[in-house]
Formats: sequence, C-alpha cells, structure tokens
Amino acid sequence: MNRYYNHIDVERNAQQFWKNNRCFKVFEDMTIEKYYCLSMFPYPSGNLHMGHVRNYSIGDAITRFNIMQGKNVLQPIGWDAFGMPAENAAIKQGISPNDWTKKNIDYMRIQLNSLGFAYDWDREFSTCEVNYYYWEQWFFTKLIKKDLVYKKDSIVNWDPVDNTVLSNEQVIDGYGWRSGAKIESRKISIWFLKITNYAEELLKDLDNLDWPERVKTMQRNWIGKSSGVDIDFYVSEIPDALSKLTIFTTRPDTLMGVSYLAISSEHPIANFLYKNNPKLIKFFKKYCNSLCGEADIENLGINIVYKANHPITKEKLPIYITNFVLMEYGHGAIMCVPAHDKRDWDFANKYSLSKIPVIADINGNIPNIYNGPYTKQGSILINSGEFNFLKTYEAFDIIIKKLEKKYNSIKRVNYRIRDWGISRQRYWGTPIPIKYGKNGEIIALNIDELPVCLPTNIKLKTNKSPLNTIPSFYNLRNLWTRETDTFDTFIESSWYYARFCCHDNNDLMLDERVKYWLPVDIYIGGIEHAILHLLYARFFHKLLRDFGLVHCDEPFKRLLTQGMVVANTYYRKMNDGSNQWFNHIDVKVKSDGSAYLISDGKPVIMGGIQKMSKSKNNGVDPQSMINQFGADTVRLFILFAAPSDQSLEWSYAGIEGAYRFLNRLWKFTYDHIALFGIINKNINVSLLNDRQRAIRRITHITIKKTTYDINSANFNTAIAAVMKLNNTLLRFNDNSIQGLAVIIEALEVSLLILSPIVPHITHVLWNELGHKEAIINARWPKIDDQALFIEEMTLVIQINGKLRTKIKIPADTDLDIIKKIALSDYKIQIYIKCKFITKIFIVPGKLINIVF
Ligand code: ANZ
Repeated sequence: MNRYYNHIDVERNAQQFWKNNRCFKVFEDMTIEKYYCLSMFPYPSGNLHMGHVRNYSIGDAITRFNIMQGKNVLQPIGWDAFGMPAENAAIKQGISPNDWTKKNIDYMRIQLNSLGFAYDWDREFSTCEVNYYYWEQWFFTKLIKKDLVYKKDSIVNWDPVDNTVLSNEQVIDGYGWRSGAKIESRKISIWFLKITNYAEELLKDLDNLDWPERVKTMQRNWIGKSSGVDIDFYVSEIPDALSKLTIFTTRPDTLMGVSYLAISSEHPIANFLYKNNPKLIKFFKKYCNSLCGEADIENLGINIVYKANHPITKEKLPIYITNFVLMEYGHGAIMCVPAHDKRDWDFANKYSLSKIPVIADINGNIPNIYNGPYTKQGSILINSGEFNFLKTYEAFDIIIKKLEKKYNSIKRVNYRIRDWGISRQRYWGTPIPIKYGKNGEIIALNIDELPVCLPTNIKLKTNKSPLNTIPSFYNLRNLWTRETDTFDTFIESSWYYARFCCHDNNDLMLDERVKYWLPVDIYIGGIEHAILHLLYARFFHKLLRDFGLVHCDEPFKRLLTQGMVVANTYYRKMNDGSNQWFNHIDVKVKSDGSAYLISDGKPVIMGGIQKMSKSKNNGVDPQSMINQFGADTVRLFILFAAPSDQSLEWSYAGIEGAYRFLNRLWKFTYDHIALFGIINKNINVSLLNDRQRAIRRITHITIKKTTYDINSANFNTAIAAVMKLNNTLLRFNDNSIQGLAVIIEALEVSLLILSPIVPHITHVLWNELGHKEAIINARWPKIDDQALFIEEMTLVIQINGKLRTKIKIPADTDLDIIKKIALSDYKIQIYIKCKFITKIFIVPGKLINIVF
C-alpha cells in the first residue's frame, strides 16, 4: 500500500476496475427490486460546468447507495443534442452543428468518466441520432390520427435573436428563455400538441407525486384551473348568429355590478365589425396585433355601436373591443365589474364608465372605491336586487344555480394553460413529418416515408434555418413539399427517460422493458425546469400511456431539485458604463474585506455571491479541480458543503478541507495496517470493555443516521457523522485484540458509508483492508441493535462522604455530564443550597462525592 494518498493512481485503478468488470451494466431481472435513478441529461455544450458536476454527483451517490442496498439500479446517461447553441457555434467556427455536437460529446464523455459516475454506458444515445428522433416522427403521425395535433394560424411569441417561435412556457416575463431577447408577436401558422386535453389530469396527478411542494405549486399555477360560469348576454340589433355573447366569469357574485362588456379583437363580433370600418381596422392594426395579455402594454378599447342586455336587469351595457381580452381563454369575452377588479377599474376610469359596488366590506358598509377597486371577499352583497344580503361565500353557488336554471348558464372550469406550439423555424432539430400538396393538402407522412433525416452535411452562414433553401430536402414527388420547420427540442427531452430502458430496439419506440424500469424512482435536476421540461415530460408520458407504450401514469415518482452553485463576483466599472467581471482566481481579498486584482494590484468591486455563470465570470472549471485534487475531493466537497436542495457556495478552503479529510482517511488506514496488520476483525461482544462498547455504539449510531440521511439525500449531514466517527477513532488508542477489532469495524463502516460519495478512494482502501470483493459489491452496513443498546449503571452520590442518593445513568455518560446530573438532582440540591463546593470526586462506574 502506498504511504501517501495519490488520487491519480487511486482513481485510475478504481475506474479501470469498474470498466473491466462492467460493474454498472444492468439487465432487467424481475427477481430483484429495481431502482431507476436519473439525472437530467446534459446539453453537449462542450464542457461540464459545476452545476452538472453537482447534479451528477448527487445522482451517482444515490445510485451507489441503492446498489449497496441490493437493488438492481439503472443510471443511464445520454445527450440532449439538438438545439440552438450548436447552430450559433457552427456559424462562428465554420463547422457543421453535427460535427460540433459530436466533438463536444466525445470530450464531455471523458469528463464524466473522470468523475467515476456509475453509468450504464451501453445505453448511451444522443437525441440527434436518427434512431432516436425517428420515433418522434412516427409517434407524431399517430398523434395526428388521434386528433391530438393541429396546425393553426396564431399570434405567436417570436424571438428576434434566435429567429424562431417560442411557446408560452419559454417566454419568461416577456423575454426569450434562451436568448434573453424581448419577445415580439407575429402571426404565423404553426403546429400544436393538445396539452389542454390533459390539463385536469396533469393537475390532479400532482397530488400523488413526491416532488418539492414549490415545483408542484408552480405547475398548478401554470395549469391555472379556475371554476366559474358561462353567462349569455344578448346583443340587440346584430345579425342573429352573433346575438348571443357568452362570457366566462369566476365571479358570478358580482353579476349585478357589471357596467360594460369587453371582447377580444379576434372575437366574431369584432371580425364582423371590421368589414368596411376603417376606424376599427386602424385600431386593430395599431393596438391588437400583438400578443394579448402582455404585461407591459396599455389596456385600450373601442366602444362599438351595439349594446348587450344584462340578463337580469335587462339594462343596456356598452361593449368594447379591446386589446387585452384573450381569444383563446374562456370565450374571448368578459363581463366587467370595475368596482371589484383592478383592470376593469382602470379601464372604466379611462373611458368614464360607471362603477357599481356590489360587495360590502367586512362591516357590511359600502366599500370605498374612489381610489381603487375593492377586491377583498367582503361580507354581503349589496346593490344586487334579489341577491342583496347574501353572504359573499355563499353567493357564488346560489347565483350560479339560479343562472343555470333560468338562463341556461353553464358552470364550468377553465384552464390557463395553452396548447403547446411545437414548430420551430430552426435547422438543428427533428424535421416535422408533414407534407403539403399543391392544392393546399396537409398530411402526415406515411410510415414508409419515415424517417425524414436531417441533412447533416451543412455549412451554416446565418442563423436562419437553411432547410427551406435545400430543394433536395423539401421537394417530394408529384409536387408535394415537406414541412421545413423542426420540433421544439423539448420534445426530445420529454421521453428520453423511457428510451433508456430499450434504446437498442430498432423495431419499436418502447418495448416491454419499460414496464420493469418505469417510473423513474428519483429524478434529479435544476428547479429552472419546474414548468417547461417537467410539465412537457409529464404530458408526453400520458400520451405514451394512452397509446399503450408505457403503463404508469407519471414518469418521475420522486423529484429532487438541486440548488445552484454560487460564487463571489468581482468587477470594475468601465468608461462606457458596462461592468468588467473578474474571476476569483485573479482576485485577492484583503483582511479588511476589500479586494484587488492580483495582476495590477488595483481595487475591484465585490459584486456579492451569485450563480456561477459565464456572464459574471465567476465560474470554476471542474476539470482543473479534478486534475488538481481528484474526482473524490470534488465530489466530497460538493456533497458536504450544502444540503442538496440549497445553494452551494464555492470555496477553495472547502475543497482543500475535503482533500485533507481524504488524506487523513488514507493515512489512518495506512498507519493502522502498517502497525497492526489486519489481524483481528472478529468482535466478541462479551469481551468488550466500556470504552470499546462506546466506540461500537458510535459506529452503529453512525450507520443508523447516515442510512436515514442518504435516503433523504442529505449527504452533508451523513458525511459530518462519518467525520465525527473518524475523529473519535483518532483519539481511541487501544491495541488490545478487541480494541483493534472495534477500530477495524468502525473504519470499514466509514468506508462503506463514504463509498457512494467518494467511490475511488474507498474502493482502494477496502481492498487494502483485505477484502477480495470490491466495495461496490459489498452490502450497506447493518445496524447491530445490541450495539445501540445503552446499558445503565447506578451511581452513588455522596455529600462530604455520606451517601445521600443513587441515580441511574447510561453507562457511557461523559464525566462532565455526570457532574451536571448529580448537581441538578433535587435531593442533592436540598443539601447544597448556597454552599460553596470545593471539590467533586468521581470514581467512574461507582460513585460521586461532592465536598464543601
Ligand atoms: C367578472 C369579474 C369580476 C372577474 C371580478 C374577475 C374579478 P381566471 O381566474 O384566470 O380564470 N376573463 C375571463 N375570460 C377572459 C379572457 N378571455 N381574457 C381576459 N380575461 C378574462 O380569471 C377569470 C376572470 O378573468 C374572469 O372573471 C374574467 O373576469 C376574466 F371582480 O369576470 B371576471
């Protein structure tokens, strides 16, 4: 055994062993309990970043822990290989996106291997392979047949930087999720998947998922279920077909406070009025040809000649065509209650419309709506004719009932979620398997026309897709042409977890092996995917289920969202007002808290702790850390420095501390073997003395605690418990036969517990301790309940040598604690009162004598 810890040798040795013995290759075996541990697969950007390393270290530790529990564990890896960055990089570097992607994958595979992750590499695939995306095209044609896909002209989110349409989920506060560009509105024809058909199920099934509450709430809000009622208002003097104006409201209790109606600029009544009405057309062109509901556009309307009759009062109400009512939500028409709704209040103010308060405040008084609407629940209804005095909480149901009976209104639920627009005007993605005829026919390609292969030998010059400039791609026989848009790449990430179960099947999209592996038992990834990817994947899974391709209702049973990796930032203000960011490696922080740049000695401003990112130049290259300290140190630091779901602050002191700990572990094992060999591993419980028993107890308490902690993905506390055990061992000098056996037990337990976290060093040390089988094949340590049992001893308490009482305490109680217990005993307190104690003698295991 080497005297010193050499991480390079150790890691090479362990990785070679795993590779040669195909340790992580798994097969379906119905006789063994399965466990499917999946970390979100990476986009092959070229380099692993610390976020990846954290994500994959957590996944790997969970995987190895479950292997040691005797489960059949699948931990696959692959590449989310389609997407924009490949196109941008290809333009810059003059190579094809395909070559760029493959080159990156080759390098990142080496990086992942250097971290020693327990992947079943035989299942690796990347989503840009025809073998993978062919099945998406195949499935898409099935979805068309089942009417789950449609093409529609619609006003879409247009990202002017990435030159493509984005789905609603991909627009964050008005900006593109990837490019950060301000999103514009455009009217184009694109393909949609009917995610709205699954809205209720997507909502309901959240209840059964072991996911962070935060993520579930985000999904619930995104789906946005609301219960309300459809109410018909009749419009006078308009052609019959348009006379019934149906609105959707969640507040039927405010029906008597309606003072006008608002309709979408795309509503049939609006469309009817545009004909020959230049004023309206001008209004539409100027204000409405943008995405309705955008937060920062001013709400405007134009009053039309027709009036709507209030269903109960029959009062004639003005109608406005507006730029804020969404055509796709409800019926594209709303009743407006300015006294109780902010948007309606603002609008009524602007156009001098009346405001009728119908909800009394908590004291039953008319609310003050002079400066703004009264939006609280209030107490009772007022100004509401026959509904006056109804309590607000019961008004909803009572009014709905009346409307249903008398006015044929319909109670119904609405969902905020929109269908998923999946066409992208990009090149590097899956071609949509559709063809267009010369007479306007639109049909799905036949199975024998699939796959539509993406031409890969491409030189990109601009960031516009070249597919519609390649006649050999889009021209088909008999003047048919192919669709040149590609799928949103979120389609690829919506089912890869299932394909890992059977990626080698060329005849079926998914086969019976998914029955064994799915659902994924734990899915690990960033919270930023809470809505986008995680909602799409749940939806896609339900589609697959409804086609009989998977059997369970949900893809990911448990979700762990790991926190961000953060680090200090430093910058200088430049003359043009921009910031120049410096990496922490180049900065020295002085004892007074100020910082300067090492190269020129001039000060830099501290920008605080922020998420590691290229833009803030505060990243740490994992590879340089692995080279310097080894994968185990990096893994240990990452899992020790913070609970998995919280931010992890990068610290060089922390990584050095982790390195020192591993060196100590090595040295302790080396010294022990050098001094004593491995003579005795057999503990004879009946021969143990108190101290030996106490060490054993700590060992088994550590097993109990860490088993619980690791099951809950709390690696930091598990590591801390092992460190504590090791520190206890350092102070335990006992060369007796039983003493050595107790030490070896504690050491072996430490190695077993640490092995999911630092698998290389524990692999080597385990063998050095004389084990023939590898630690990865060893079982998780078992708790000996007997070792946890705390014997009690009776202690006599004397005062000035006279027996005063007896107490029972655990045999391993610390001397200081014994003193405290004795002094706080109520009988002894009576004797002591205010006396000055000169000495306390303790005869361990027998008596304690208090002298004054
Ligand atoms: C009257 C009312 C009074 C409303 C009040 C609210 C407050 P959620 O919960 O999101 O479903 N609404 C209905 N359809 C709309 C559309 N197409 N575009 C824009 N707004 C629309 O919200 C439902 C409420 O949003 C409905 O209830 C309606 O305004 C509005 F004090 O009706 B309410």
